[in-house]
Amino acid sequence: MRRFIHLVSATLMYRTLQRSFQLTRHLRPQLQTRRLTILPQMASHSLYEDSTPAEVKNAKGLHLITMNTPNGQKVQIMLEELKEIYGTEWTKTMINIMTNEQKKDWFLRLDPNGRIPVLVDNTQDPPFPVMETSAELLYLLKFADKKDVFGFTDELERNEALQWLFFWHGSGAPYQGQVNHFAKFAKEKIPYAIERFKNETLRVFGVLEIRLSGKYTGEPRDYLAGKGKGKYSIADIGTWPWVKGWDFNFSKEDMEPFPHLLKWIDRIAERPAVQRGIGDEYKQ
Ligand SMILES: N[C@@H](CCC(=O)N[C@@H](CS)C(=O)NCC(=O)O)C(=O)O
Repeated sequence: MRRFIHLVSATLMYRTLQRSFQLTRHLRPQLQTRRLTILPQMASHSLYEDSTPAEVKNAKGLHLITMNTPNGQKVQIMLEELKEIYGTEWTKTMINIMTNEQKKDWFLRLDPNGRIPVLVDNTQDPPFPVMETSAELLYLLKFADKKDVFGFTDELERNEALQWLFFWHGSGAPYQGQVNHFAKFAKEKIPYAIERFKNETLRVFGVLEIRLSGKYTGEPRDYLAGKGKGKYSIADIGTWPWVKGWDFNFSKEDMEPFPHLLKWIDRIAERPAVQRGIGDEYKQ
């Protein structure tokens, strides 16, 4: 009896499928044509177009499109650090974001977000564009820092570096960026917005201070990630270019609660690669 019921329901299912196949027959040629018309267009798409600057299009190895802002400096510093250790080479294109070059089609092909910096690795086939500073640091760590000098081999330390890298990317840069915008660049000065983002940035500075002072661990540290006092890593490289610019919007009094953070700023500022990464080479 059960086999009979199975047989009947299988036959019914087959008939329903057959019927719906027949009913939708008229749509299939259309779908096919659509697929055929879309595919050649996709195939013609490439990373570069006619208006892409020649120095970007013709670059051979790593190529950085940047401007000397805190976000640009993160990747500039990482490349300068890698050069010191491995002799890493790259070329660069400096753009001026005030002219909205980063909103043009040639740029959006590389980074649909239309923001600097963008790293293109022309040694990959096809060339591989990387957007978002933390992803760029991680890309360079993976492909250019074979000895993990700026990262960690121990998985827990590695994860710590990610925690602090993400913390700054998600909870630091966006707030400090908004302070800059509302306090300095916005035509209309909105006290609520200025106050809110200033307070939030100071709160985030306080989080870094807790980490560096060892308030809850009893052990002050030199760098954000790693065992003991920590090791200079992509977590510091991703954070420092922003925090070092505190005096753009904050006073010495504002910074008094953060003595360990201020020492960390000075410690990293002494590195020659850091000085080069924010230095004359990148000034326009
Ligand atoms: N989340 C992005 C932020 C990049 C970003 O905001 N870059 C700024 C310069 S610091 C920019 O290109 N601004 C121009 C614009 O917004 O059009 C990243 O980390 O790469």
